[in-house]
This record gives sequence, C-alpha cells and structure tokens, in this order.
Amino acid sequence: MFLDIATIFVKAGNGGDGIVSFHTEKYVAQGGPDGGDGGNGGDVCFVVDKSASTLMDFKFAKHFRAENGENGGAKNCKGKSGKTLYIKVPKGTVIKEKSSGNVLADMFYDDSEFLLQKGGLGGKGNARFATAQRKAPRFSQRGEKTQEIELTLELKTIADVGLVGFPNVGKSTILSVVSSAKPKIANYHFTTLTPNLGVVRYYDSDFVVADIPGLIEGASEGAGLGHNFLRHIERVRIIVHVVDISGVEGRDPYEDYITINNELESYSAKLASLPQIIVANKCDLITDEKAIKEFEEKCSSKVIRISAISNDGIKEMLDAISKSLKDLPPQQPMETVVFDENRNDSTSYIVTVDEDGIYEVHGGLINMLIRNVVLDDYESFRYFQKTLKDRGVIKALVNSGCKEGDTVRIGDIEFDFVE
Ligand SMILES: Nc1nc2c(ncn2[C@@H]2O[C@H](COP(=O)(O)OP(=O)(O)OP(=O)(O)O)[C@@H](O)[C@H]2O)c(=O)[nH]1
Ligand SMILES: [Mg+2]
Repeated sequence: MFLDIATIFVKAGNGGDGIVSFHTEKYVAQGGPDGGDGGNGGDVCFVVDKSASTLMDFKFAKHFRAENGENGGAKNCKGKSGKTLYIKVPKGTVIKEKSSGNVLADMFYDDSEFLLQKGGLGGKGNARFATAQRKAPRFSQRGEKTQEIELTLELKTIADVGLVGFPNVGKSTILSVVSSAKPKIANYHFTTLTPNLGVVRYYDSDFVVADIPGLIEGASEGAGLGHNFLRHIERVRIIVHVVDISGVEGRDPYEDYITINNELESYSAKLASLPQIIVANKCDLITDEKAIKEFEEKCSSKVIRISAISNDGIKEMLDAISKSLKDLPPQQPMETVVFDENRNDSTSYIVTVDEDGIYEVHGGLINMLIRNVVLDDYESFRYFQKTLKDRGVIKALVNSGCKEGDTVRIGDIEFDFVE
C-alpha cells in the first residue's frame, strides 16, 4: 500500500507540577519547605527516515504524544522530564498546520530535523517561593499544559527528472535501463501504481529520476489513476515527456503529447512551465519514417528518438538530461512559516457564555493564572482576585451581562459572581 497524504494529531508533554512539601525529620521541629519542581514535558520533533517512501505508517497511528514531565517530590526532588518524541517521516514530507494550511517544515534533506513543539515547562515547587518574609509558602506552581496540534503530512518526492506520459509508453522500462531501479514493466495500462525512484550515475553527473503512473485525458478530473501522483514530480527540475511513437495502440503520438501537456497545465502552471525533453520511444517498431518526421516537425522542440528495449538513443537522452540539469538551479526546499502557538501570551482573555448561562473566561491570562494560583491558599487566592480585577476581567464579565449570583467558570473552578 502507498499513502502520500495523512492527517495526524501531535502533542508535546505537559510540564509536571511543582509540589508543596515541608521537611520532616525526627527531633527537627518546623522543617522548611522542600517541595521539588516538576519536570519539563517531552518535545515533539520530526526526523527523516531514509528507508521510508510512503506515509503508510500514519494510516492507523494518528495520535502522537510526547511523555509528560513528572511532578516534583519531597526533599527538593525534581520530577523527571519527559523524553522527546521523534516522529519519523520519509524524505520529501511537507508538514502543514491543518487549520491554516501553513507550511511549517519541509523534510527536504537526509538529515532534516524539525522541532515542532517544546514540552510544557515544569512548575516550581514551594521551596522556590520561600523568602525572608514568607518562610513557609503553602503553594506551588502547576506545570505548563500544551495544546494538541492537527497537522497534514504530504509526501512530495524529491527528484531531478520526472518521466511523464500515457500509460504503456515505456516510462518504467526507461527507468529500468538508466538506473538500477527494478520497476514493474508489463504490456498493459497502469502497470505502475505508485511512484518509483531511480538514481542515475552518468559520467560526472548524478541525478534522481521519478517514474509515475501514466496519465490520460481527464486525469485532472480523476480519470485513470487521476493526477494526484503529479504531486511527486512537483519538485523536479525537468520533465521527460515520453510518447509511444509506434502508434501500436492506435493513438496519434502528437495528440498524446498535447493531451498530456493540457493535463499538466490543469494541475499547475509551474509544472507546465518546466523545461521538457521530448522522447519518442519504441522507435524499433517504426516502419514508416514519415510518421516520426511529421511528429518532429509539429513539436516545438527537439525530439530524441529512442528504443528502451534495444537501448538505441539512450545515450543521447542522458546527454540531453545531464546537460540541461547543469544549466538549472538546484532544487530548493519549500518556504516555511514559523509555527506560533501563542504559548507566551499571558495577557489576553475573552468572556463567553455557554448554553447553560455560565460565564467562562479563557485565554493566555487565564492559563497563566491557573498555573500559578492555589485556591486553598489564602495569599494565592487574594492574588488571583486582585489580578482579575486589575486586568479588567471583572469589568468584562459585567459588560457581558454577568450579574451577582451568576456562575463563572475559570479553568476547572466555578464560583458565584460577586462584584
Ligand atoms: N517494442 C518496444 N516495446 C517497448 C519499449 N519500451 C517499452 N516497451 C514495452 O511496452 C510495454 C509497457 O512498458 P512500461 O515500461 O511498463 O510502460 P509504462 O509507461 O511504465 O506503463 P504504465 O506504468 O502502465 O504507465 C512493455 O511491454 C514494454 O516491454 C520499446 O522501446 N520498444
Ligand atoms: Mg510504468
């Protein structure tokens, strides 16, 4: 099975909570605070798996979570940090944020690595809050929670040359004679069902050739295997357009050539504007020289005559490919957008009312408060109340219609509103 597009959900680990604890020891009265910090959550990082060539692994496994940090312990013990989760993808995988469609990373090189999300920070234990005035703090900080992110993975093969043409024209046969790849070859349409790659070493040039399933008229509307596989030649530098010049299947080679170009055009203007080398295959079957001459005259650029079966013309074809590759700029990874999770936002908030008439406040300010406030600690609770007032949350609640006695929810706590 082959899969070249997948949706997955990933989440870095939450930070562990800092804890409240006091030193206890025989004969030592009133030991000081010794609650340790929570560990950081594990990061989520993408790496290239050189041996993979499909996203099949993501068909069923869709949820990826890095380990959470452990909570702190007594005696100033720091909680263990979560391990980084490495997600392996084939080279050429483009990682997009599903909601915005932004390209976050292009796993373009063998050693591409992409740190998508840092784990949540561990909370501080009560030992960290001790001061000269506050010798026995009875509060600690919670670990930072991370958000799940929905991503689209798209495999866009990286190759220099793309073989394009109708089914059965001999694309796979060409790949098999120019490289050590062993694609399936047979005398029927749609022998090739998934892209094949081959490395060509020709004198001082090395290049990668991609052979994709055959296209037919209407591929852009889904006819045949459709044109989805063109995704795998989006990044090539040249297209080798293969036609069956023998006409053994009863089609006119020039009409084939025009049809395929129209299909490329309807997929993307960029693909249609790539340099093309036109290759007339199956010349060994030609009995009428006139037909091939006619084809050559109609085509806008030079046609290379070959026979993949007898090897005639292969050298000329490779010369032409390596010569044009030399003149073309190297391929570049896609442009990416920096992923912004708004994790550092500790000021924004919004008020919403749910169907039960409960007023809810959410946003960065609330996340910060939830982390830092221990409601059963008097001092900490005072700080919570004061912050809500100072930052205008109380006013915003009133403005949204909240009255004395209405229920307000902030994080996991609910209380009756008192102005
Ligand atoms: N006579 C002759 N037959 C050829 C030549 N090249 C390929 N063939 C034959 O054409 C048939 C199709 O070849 P493939 O290489 O499978 O064609 P393809 O374009 O990859 O076909 P799809 O994968 O179905 O799109 C096979 O029977 C090949 O042996 C050639 O130069 N001369
Ligand atoms: Mg094939």
